[in-house]
This record gives sequence, structure tokens and C-alpha cells, in this order.
Amino acid sequence: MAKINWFPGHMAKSLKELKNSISACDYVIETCDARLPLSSRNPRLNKALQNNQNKKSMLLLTKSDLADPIQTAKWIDFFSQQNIQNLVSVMAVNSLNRTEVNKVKARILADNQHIIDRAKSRGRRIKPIRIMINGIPNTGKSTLINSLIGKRSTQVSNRPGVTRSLNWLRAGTEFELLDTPGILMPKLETVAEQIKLGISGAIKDDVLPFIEVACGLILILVQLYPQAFVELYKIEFSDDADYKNWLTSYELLEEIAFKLNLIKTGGVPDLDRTARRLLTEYRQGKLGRFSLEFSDQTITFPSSL
Ligand SMILES: Nc1nc2c(ncn2[C@@H]2O[C@H](COP(=O)(O)OP(=O)(O)OP(=O)(O)O)[C@@H](O)[C@H]2O)c(=O)[nH]1
Ligand SMILES: [Mg+2]
Repeated sequence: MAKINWFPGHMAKSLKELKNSISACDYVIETCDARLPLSSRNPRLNKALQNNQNKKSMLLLTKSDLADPIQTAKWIDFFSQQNIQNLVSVMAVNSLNRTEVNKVKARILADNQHIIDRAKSRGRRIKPIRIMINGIPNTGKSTLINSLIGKRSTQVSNRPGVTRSLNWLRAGTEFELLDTPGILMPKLETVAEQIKLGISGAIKDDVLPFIEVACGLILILVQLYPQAFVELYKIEFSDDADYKNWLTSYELLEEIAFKLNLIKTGGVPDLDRTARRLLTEYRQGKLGRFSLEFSDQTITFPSSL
């Protein structure tokens, strides 16, 4: 498979700006996608920010309404037990749900109580807590900010790479929030990583080979949720076939095309349309709440197509 990488100039520039802004912040919220919490974290970002700054941070697993709730709970335990430097809170959120966002708000206040107490004890005015929100593209940074503020203050889109510059926003008297552009790794190491980020929408669609990415989605779901395709498309699996390779996932894509009646003239399955349909429905949660990574189960991911 061709390498999928996407690291436009604005990301390199933003990484530098993030390093310069960290000293002005009290707290950092790192967003990652609850469906793929490992692959949707950028280790370079954390390293760059933690090099010389000891800011308390929260790891927020976003889009939890799209992820498998059992796996999300396990991921929260997993990260909580990791003793990650400066990490004081791990939570999951559906940023479109007010009750859940209020829980995040309460946790931010609890994590920063020492700042409020210090100001009070010195008889000073309580200043807003300054929070940097960072993470890879399309993990819902701007959406979370709008929900914390309670109105649409920063641009949100289902495409990645929408926020292009750092932007401070005020949320009442309690918080000042720094919206930041999503920053990916300059090079994605493994095919699995590339595929998962392609599926989730973190990589710009223009650089995605849709059919390969959809085959990757099939490959993952067949292993983690063996019943999914039986239930969704009434596909029958044979016991003796190996479903952990690209060829079978390609054949399954063809079968799905027939089941969805996406056929070109001459009776040929329209794989491009089928792949796009599958990915769109997965991203919108219409296929179901399927996570792409489990904390306690690894999957076979053949390296080439
Ligand atoms: N279902 C669901 N969708 C969400 C959630 N959070 C964000 N989204 C959607 O995800 C898409 C991306 O959201 P943004 O807030 O623009 O993401 P971002 O991290 O700011 O992206 P960049 O600025 O490109 O880095 C939008 O279509 C949002 O509506 C969530 O918790 N649940
Ligand atoms: Mg944004």
C-alpha cells in the first residue's frame, strides 16, 4: 500500500507556537479519539511540551458516543495506571452532550483548585484558568471549546485541519481556552496506524486511498467484532477461511457492494462508492459503536496489500 502521510506546513509552524505558548498555560487537555486512543496520540507533541514544563494535564478520550463503551472504560483504566508524567485526569466525553461536558468542567476545576486556593489565601482576584487544548486533527478540540463556552466561538468541521492558528477564547470567568491546530506525526510508522487515522478522519480525505482504508476497516472489524458483518450485511463466514488478510477483506468489500446494490454497468461492484459509504457510515456512528483498538487485545495487521 502507498504510504499515507499528511503533515502540511501549518502543522510544523504550530508545533513551534505550541512550545512557545505552554508557559502561559496552567493546564493542558490532550484530546484523542476514544475509538483509537493509542494511534490518535502524537508522542512528539507530548514530548515537546513536557520537555521543560510541568503543567498538569488531562487526557480526554473524545467522541465516546461513537466508541464501544466497554473498551472506553478499559482504556481509561489503562491510561490511569500508566503513571504518565503530569497526567492527573483521564476521562471520556461526548462533547455534544451538555451533562458530560459539565463533568469535564468540574474535573478541570478540581485539578486546578490549588490555583484558586492560592489566589484566595493571598487575597487576590481569582484569574481564569488558562488551558491549552491540543491533539491530532479532527479529535474535537474546537467542538469541546465551543461546548465549554456554551456557544459557537471557534470553527468546527468534519474535515481535519480546520483550525489553522492558535486562538485564545474566554469561557465565562472560569477559563481561558487556547484552541490549537491539530498536529499529526510527520511520518506515520505503521500501516495499521495510517489506516486507523484514515478511518477516523484525522487525515485529509484527498490523500486517502479509500478502497485500501475501507479494506483496513473490514480487516479490523472482522477480528475485533466478528459478528458485525453478519449482522450488518448478512454476510456468511466460512469456518475454514482466514479473514486476517487483505485479499479476504477486499473480497468482503465486493460482497458488501453486492449487498448494498452498489453495482456499475456490466455487473461490476462499485468498490469506490462502497468504500466511501462504509467509511462515512463508520465515522457517523451509523454502523455501530465499534472501537478500532482494544487495550487488552492485539490484532493481526498484514503490512502490505
Ligand atoms: N459524535 C461526536 N462528534 C464529535 C465530538 N467532538 C467533535 N465531533 C465532531 O468531530 C468533527 C471534528 O471536530 P472539530 O472540533 O472541528 O475537531 P478539531 O480537533 O478542532 O479539528 P482540527 O481543528 O482540524 O484539528 C466535527 O464534525 C465535530 O462535530 C463528539 O464528542 N462526538
Ligand atoms: Mg479545530
